[in-house]
Amino acid sequence: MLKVEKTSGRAQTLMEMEQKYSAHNYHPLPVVLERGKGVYVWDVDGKKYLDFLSAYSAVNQGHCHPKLVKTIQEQAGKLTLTSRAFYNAELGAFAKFLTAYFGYEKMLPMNTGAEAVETAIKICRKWGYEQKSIAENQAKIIVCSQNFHGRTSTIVSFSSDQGSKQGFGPFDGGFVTVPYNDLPALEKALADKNVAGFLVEPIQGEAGVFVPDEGYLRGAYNLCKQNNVLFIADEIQTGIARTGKLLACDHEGVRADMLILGKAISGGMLPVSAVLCDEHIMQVIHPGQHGSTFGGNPLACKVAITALEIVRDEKLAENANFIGDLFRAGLRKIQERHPIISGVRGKGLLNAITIADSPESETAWNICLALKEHGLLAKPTHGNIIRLAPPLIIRQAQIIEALNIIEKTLIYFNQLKL
Ligand code: IF1
Repeated sequence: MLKVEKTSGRAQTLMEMEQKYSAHNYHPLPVVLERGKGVYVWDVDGKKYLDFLSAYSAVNQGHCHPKLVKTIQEQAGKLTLTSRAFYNAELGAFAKFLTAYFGYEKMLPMNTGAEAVETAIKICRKWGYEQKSIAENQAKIIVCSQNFHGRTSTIVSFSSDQGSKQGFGPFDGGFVTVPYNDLPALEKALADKNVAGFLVEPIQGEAGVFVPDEGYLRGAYNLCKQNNVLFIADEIQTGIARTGKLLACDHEGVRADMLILGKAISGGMLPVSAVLCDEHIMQVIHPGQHGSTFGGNPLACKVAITALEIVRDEKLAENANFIGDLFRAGLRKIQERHPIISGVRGKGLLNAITIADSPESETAWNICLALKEHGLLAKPTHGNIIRLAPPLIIRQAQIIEALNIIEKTLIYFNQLKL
């Protein structure tokens, strides 16, 4: 039986409180975190862990980066929110910075990733009606099976994960699903003149870090151009240097027609997201047609500028590329000695190992419990896949520390014959 350290009274009390008063919409690992710094987090009993989830790639810059803390503290004492009923002194500067940083003409600021995905869907449909003369309410957007783009009613309408959609109908129409990483299937679907856009994750994160074949993104982009369809890249998880380039699309030199960003665009300080595109697309949006209370707030703008400056100045994409190669090589060495790892995959510092057991088994979960005991936090996705995604500031010594913990845990696991 897996020896799990008894949680302290305080941790137990806090877990029970959350269980009692909060919806049970997650199944967290039994650890209560209280502090974070860089690649490390500490629980309420002072135990230290390597964070290998990075809040689902939202803290690429590391926990509580001093420059981000300074920015948020200063702005929080000055002006946090005005709504867009008025101009504020930070949004113009942020819009200029962000569009130059990613090479687009326009941006639309939102808060969560799902809101940005919804924004892109609305802009794409409106572009279809006004620029491609698709009949009103007939626009279609092609999506991929095993996608994850958020949890709103419209977004789960095109999810292929029953767990995310069952019981939440009726669903929004206008979406066509094709297999991921399948250009012939995409080409066939693009023949429909009512298609306005193709929404895709450059690497499917939640599905289990599925990296498509080399050339898939470039091929999909070209097919979209040939059919006057917008190529929309959801880089909420793969963007902001996570995969070893600023954007995952950069690995194939693809410039999406619409780019969706979230998570680490704020370094995990507060929700910030955005849609970027050029004027000929964004011009379909007119005053009063879209927005949100917090979208483009001065606090978010200042924090996001600092978060992106850190990515550039600390060369996080280059580091993710270098350390990611080391990490996958180390995982493959461990795999040679421990057949319980059936696969290693990923790009940059978005990686996953597959566990040689059924997705319905508890094995991956138990391995994550054992990893926690040994000082590393990770969580399974879809049963037998463990995502391993540390902050991008991680150093060689720390990735070696992580590899040692992973091997030690698997040795311990084998001894337990779990
Ligand atoms: C959960 C993981 C899931 C995303 C992509 C949009 C969004 C996400 C590619 C929506 C959000 C988060 C949501 C969180 C778990 C995590 C996640 F892949 F990152 F692990 F679910 F797939 N596009 N991903 O990854 O952004 O509205 O959350 O800001 O919902 O359980 P959000």
